[in-house]
Amino acid sequence: MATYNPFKKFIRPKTETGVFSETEVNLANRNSGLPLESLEHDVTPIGQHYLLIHFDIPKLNQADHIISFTGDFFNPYTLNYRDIKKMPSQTIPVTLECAGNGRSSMEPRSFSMPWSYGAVGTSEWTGTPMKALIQRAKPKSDVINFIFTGADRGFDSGVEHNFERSLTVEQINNLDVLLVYEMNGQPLLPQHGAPFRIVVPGWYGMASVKWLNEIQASTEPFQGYQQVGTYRYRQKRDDEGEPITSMKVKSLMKPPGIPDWTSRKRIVSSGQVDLMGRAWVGGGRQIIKVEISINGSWHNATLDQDSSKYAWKKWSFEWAAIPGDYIISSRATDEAGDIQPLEAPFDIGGFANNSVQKTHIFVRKAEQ
Ligand SMILES: Nc1nc2c(c(=O)[nH]1)N[C@H]1C(S)=C(S)[C@@H](COP(=O)(O)O)O[C@H]1N2
Ligand SMILES: [Mo]
Repeated sequence: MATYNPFKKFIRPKTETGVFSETEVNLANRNSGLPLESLEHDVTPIGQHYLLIHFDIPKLNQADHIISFTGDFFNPYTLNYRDIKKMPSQTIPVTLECAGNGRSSMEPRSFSMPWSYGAVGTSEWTGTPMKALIQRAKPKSDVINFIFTGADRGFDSGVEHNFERSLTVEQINNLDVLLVYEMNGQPLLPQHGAPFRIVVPGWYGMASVKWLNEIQASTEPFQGYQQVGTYRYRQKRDDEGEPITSMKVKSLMKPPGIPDWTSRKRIVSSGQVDLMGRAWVGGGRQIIKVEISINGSWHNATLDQDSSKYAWKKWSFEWAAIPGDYIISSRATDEAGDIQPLEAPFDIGGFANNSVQKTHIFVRKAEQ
């Protein structure tokens, strides 16, 4: 194990509202978000899906890459692409959202990837169910979790590690986790985890480990950096915090009309304006209501019913727009009664900001 650690004392700098450092801008260039007009697609075109890559994209070959089951299994084994292709396949549309989505508008803001709204997308993921693969390796009776290790490695807050996350036995039994090799019917792109990743439906994206190398059965609580050092709800730096798991209720609107190039504010013509967007929530729950605020007065939107368990739902609203200056928001409610807040609840890592999106729209008089 390497001992040279030039990043040991790296402390995240303080941030100032509205001011982004060059480092944050560089992060934003590596990790692209969904262009919001793409909310029109039920399934996000591959190149428009958001990307979050902590370290470097590893160069792995589909033909010779091996996934190993290790640790406390009675029947440890390895799998390659040919083995996996022979197994039963499943395709599930899943909405994935980064837990840091919305971070840039939380105050005070945490120093990390400065997402605004775009760290979300829906793909048809094809793979084979993880539960059966794990059962085949026969975990010993005292195993409590499974550690999923990616091939990518780097430092965070002075800690060197491969990107890895764990799921408990119960989570593997309940979450429909897939070992994935295709996205929207095409082989995974390198940036999305080729040749293999997992997808954990309903959870924030950090659980869906890319560039999967190894699945280790363990009888110990997992203390990896990406499990305990981050991705926890915390109010203060030294809080132990609560693990971040399933996605909170959220919705977004496709920006109507045409944009101004830099401010992204919109202009539409008066008359009927068809607003639409998407709403989603994790934990296998359903969205039951979406409301639209036009300068603070709320109206019910129409919700499409025909979407699958883990994919976002389409909402629409016919707006009779009269000339003026507007802030428009959508607000979703789920079957548990959880509703999007108007302002972000504070979190020191800037996680899980599900407050309502605000879109600034100018309505001009339609030409007669
Ligand atoms: N190995 C590895 N897996 C990873 C990551 C990573 O940096 N390395 N990022 C995670 C995070 S935080 C998110 S939000 C999703 C993003 O998946 P995508 O880039 O395919 O949209 O991948 C997750 N899996
Ligand atoms: Mo993420």
